[in-house]
This record gives sequence, structure tokens and C-alpha cells, in this order.
Amino acid sequence: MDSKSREKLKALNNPQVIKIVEKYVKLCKPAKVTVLTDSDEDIGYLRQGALREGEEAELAMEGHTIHFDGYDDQARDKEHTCVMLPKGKGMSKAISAVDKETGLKEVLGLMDGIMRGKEMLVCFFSLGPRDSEFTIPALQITDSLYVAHSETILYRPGYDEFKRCGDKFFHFIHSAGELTERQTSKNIDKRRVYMDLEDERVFTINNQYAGNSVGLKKLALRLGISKAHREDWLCEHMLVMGAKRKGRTTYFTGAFPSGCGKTSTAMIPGQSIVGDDIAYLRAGKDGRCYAANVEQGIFGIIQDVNPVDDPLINQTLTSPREVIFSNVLIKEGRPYWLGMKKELPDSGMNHWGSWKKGQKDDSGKEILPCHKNARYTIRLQELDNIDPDWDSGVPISGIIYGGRDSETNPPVIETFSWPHGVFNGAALESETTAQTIGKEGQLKHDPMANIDFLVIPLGVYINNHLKFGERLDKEPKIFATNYFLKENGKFMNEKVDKKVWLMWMEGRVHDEFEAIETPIGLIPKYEDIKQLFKEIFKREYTKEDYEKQFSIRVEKLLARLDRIEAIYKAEKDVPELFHEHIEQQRQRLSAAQKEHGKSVISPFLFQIEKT
Ligand code: OXD
Ligand code: MN
Repeated sequence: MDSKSREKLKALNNPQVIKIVEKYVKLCKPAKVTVLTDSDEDIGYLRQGALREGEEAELAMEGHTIHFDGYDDQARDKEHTCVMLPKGKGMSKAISAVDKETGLKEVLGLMDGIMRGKEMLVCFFSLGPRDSEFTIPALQITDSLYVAHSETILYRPGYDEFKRCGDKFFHFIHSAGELTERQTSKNIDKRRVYMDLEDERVFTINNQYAGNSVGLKKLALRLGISKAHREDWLCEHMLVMGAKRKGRTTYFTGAFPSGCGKTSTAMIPGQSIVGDDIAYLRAGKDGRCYAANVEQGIFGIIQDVNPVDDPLINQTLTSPREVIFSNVLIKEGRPYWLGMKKELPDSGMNHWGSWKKGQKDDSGKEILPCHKNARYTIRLQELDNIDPDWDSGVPISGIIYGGRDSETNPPVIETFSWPHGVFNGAALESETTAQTIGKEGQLKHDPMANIDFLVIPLGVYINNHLKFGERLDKEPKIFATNYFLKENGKFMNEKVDKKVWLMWMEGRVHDEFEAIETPIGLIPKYEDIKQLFKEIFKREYTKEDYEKQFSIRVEKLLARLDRIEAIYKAEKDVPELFHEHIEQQRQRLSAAQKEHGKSVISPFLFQIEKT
């Protein structure tokens, strides 16, 4: 460590930071240790370093760089991401866990000497707005210049927070491990992401894909869930946005599984974005729910970003500014991706290496020009639609739960109450996507779109949501959306239609639309939706469209309830209220089926809600 770095550490006057740094220098044995502050010079050092060492390369457009992860390191590795459980502690079936003693021994063993010949970077960030009730300082130690560079884009600088936080901070130790000549992680078989909730730290090694490596993202989300549980607030996989109608801004949060429309909801044209991925929710002194974006940037899926479907992001990614592209196709210094609505070149550099159309991988599978989980990394500040209050907690009026569901739920419903809304979120099912390793298109239970990140038992997590509502004087309304309903294999809605559902939800918050009461919740009236389609898109929305999309599919809904019930029956500590909601929903559905003598019931057969 040079004298400059030493000074920077000393100036923090934080013995716990020094202790941690010393510990991992000793264990990981880097050739050099560099400490970074929030200065432009230090931030520039990381970007320049990533280019110099080949973890990134410059592209033709100013400020744009490309980073590749290894061919087998393109998504979150659920299997090797584990909570280290102290003896005697239990965990839900869906959450991978390893005995703490065994896990620590294994991972610390793998970390011995893992940074040999490399530079260790010591960086300081703030999760959530700085110097606020939301702030969680985070110390990142990594040997990847790309990881550290990404974090300077995605997270608020936090060096000064460490002068006042004492030992209350999260810490993350990452190593990409040995690298190939392409600067990608070599020892994928030894990839591990191990979380220690008691000491609020995560070890992650032999990986580079940001969902595994960038400590402050999905790893901090997990530590946050555990901390929120202890302190009675909520840490959620949620966007935060301002919906704009009639000259007012109404804030919503929304939880959607990865790759299911979260970023595009936060980016609906004409609205404002606070955050697109992770939010902290707290009860304010005034009895309202406040949400803050944990991040200051977007690590977004690039597939299908094009001038029609995502005009704002498209414009941002095709003009000069700081952008890291990852795992796209590069030809003559230009990035190409799936769904960009441009013809892709037949060859170039991609996540495989030097690629040509028709190229097969070692297992004989044809390699796409660009990975489906290819990404871009940008600062929110680069967006014209950033909300003026993005850097503080905003009051939330609505919460949206949305899954990828081709055959069951209608495009939008309002739940009956906070507990009914929690029940809905807890029953969320969604088809799997390319954002985690494994098969796509499998229906999976994903409560609050947070199952991949839960580190507390499911029943406890659901109960925390119920209790949170009780602490509020004015709970947000809870809605459920489904953008992915299909008929004969074709989507029933256009991607942009989500704006209509949002405007309806906004209107409901302000008591401006009547709603129809169905067994599963309140749905819009045909006339209101027709009017919104006309106003927003000048498009005709027919009675047939409405009837197909908003029919109540009783049999499918009952089958879903059975699946959900079976999952929660196997869990401990599930609140009784949750089971009551399952039973009530079942009875309402069965009664409607009997009354109408059909298993698919037209929305026109239900009545307007009595107020
Ligand atoms: C993400 C994810 O990157 O959830 O946000 O995978
Ligand atoms: Mn996410």
C-alpha cells in the first residue's frame, strides 16, 4: 500500500475498516492495495485501469466501453449463492443455505492467495441517499477494476459516511479469481457467493457477471433484507417511479422478477424515474410509506431496447456519455444487441470471443450473436426523465406486483386491502428468464419478486409485510399487473400498453375511476380503459379485447391457489391471515363459478364496487 492509500484509510478514523482491510490483504495476498475516495481522480483511476488491464475496451462513441464476462458466467448463479447458517437456524426450502462453519472454511480456503499478482481495490459507497435515515455505508474490496468502475456508476459515493458510521456498515469481498487471456474468470467451477448475515458481509469469488460480483447490488439486497427484518422496515426488489397525470406526481413502487418489465415500467414515457431495481421502504413520521432508491444507476437488460419500445433508454445508449456495455456483440467499435431493430452483423466479438454466425459452443449449441442477458450500465443522471426528488425518500401511494404469466392473471387488478395485497404479492408466480442460470419459461413461485434474494424464512418475510402495513396510517394501494398474457402464443397486449394500466392505477389512488368487483380484486371498467387507450395512444380498444384480457379464469386461478397453498404449507411461521386469504379467495372463485356456470367468466358479468 502506498502512502497516499494509507493516508486515505487513516483519515477515516475508522478502526473497523482498517481491521477488515488488513485481514483480507493477509488472506488474499494481492501484489498491491489501492484505496479510493470519492474524488474524480480516483473514479477516473478505476475506469482508466479497467481499460488498461483489458477488463473493458473503448468503443467508437465517446464514453462507451465494453466488458465481457466468461461464456459460463452470464447470469446469477443461484445454486452457488448461499446463506451461511449458524447452527440450529432453519431456512425455507427455496433458499440455498450452507452450514456457517463449513461455508466459511470452504470460501476462506478458496480465497487464500486468490489476489496474487493483482491489485486490491478498497472502495466506499452509500446504499440509499447519503446522510439520511436510509443510508447504509458499504465497503467494497475487489480485484476487478470493472466491478469497482461499475459501482462508481451505480452507487452513491460514500467515503465520508465512513467517518461517522463506526462499525455499522456492510462489507463485500470479491475476487474474479484467476483470469483467462480474455480477462474473464477461469475457475467457474469454484464460483461461490456466500453470505454472512451476522457479520453483514458477503464473500464472492471466481465470477465477474455483475449479478454475482457487484457487492452493492444483489448481495447488499440480501444483507438489507436481513437488516430490515431486524429493524422493522422493508428492503425490496422494487422500482420507484413518479406517475404523472393531471399535473400531479403520484409515486409508485413495483416488484417484478428480473426480465419481466421492471425497468421499462420505471421508464414509461412521460413519467419520472426514481430507481429501477432496489428500494428501501420506511414508515414516515406522518404515517405514510416512503421509498428510496438504493442505487444511483441502472444495470439494465439491453435486449429489446429500440426506438419504438424503449425510446428514452435507446437515445441514452446511442449518444456520447459514460456507458459500460456488457456481453453485447461488437463490430468495428459499435455495439449490437438482440431486439435493437437493426440488422446484426454476421461476425464480431461477443461473450464467446471471436464469433461468426452459426458458431457452436463446446456442447454443440449454436451461439447467439449476443447474450440474452447482455446489459448496459449508466447513471440515472444521464436520463432526461429522472425525478427531481430521486435522491431522497418519496411518499408512496401505490405498490405494483407483476409477474410473467401467459395464461392466468388479467393485465391489472387492485387488491381489496393491504393484507389482500400482501397475499397477492406472496402468491406471485412468474415464468423464468435468462437472468438466472437455468431453463427459461418455467413457472416459478416468486413472492414479491424477491425469492432469489430472501435470506429469512418466507413466513417471516410475509409477516414483516403485514406488520409494515399496520404501522402506516395511510397504506399505499396494492395492485397486480400482468404484461404477458398470451392467446395462441401471441401477446394480447403491446409493450406500451403498460402506460394505460399505470394511468388507471394512478386514477384509482385519487378516487377518479369506479372499479368492478371480481373474486380476485377490483378491475377497471371497459369505458375507462377504452378512454385511456384513446387519450394516450389514439387507439381503439374493443369490447372483445377487454373481455378476453379481463375475464376471470377460475380454473387456472384455483389451480394456482392449490400450488401456492402447498408451498406455504411446507413453511414454518406463515401468518394465519395468509391462509385465511387463500381460503377466502378460493370461496369467492368457487361461488362465482357456481353462479355463472362457467370456468371463464366475462368481466361484464360482475358488478361495480359498492363504496
Ligand atoms: C438484476 C436482476 O440485474 O435482478 O437486476 O437480475
Ligand atoms: Mn433486479
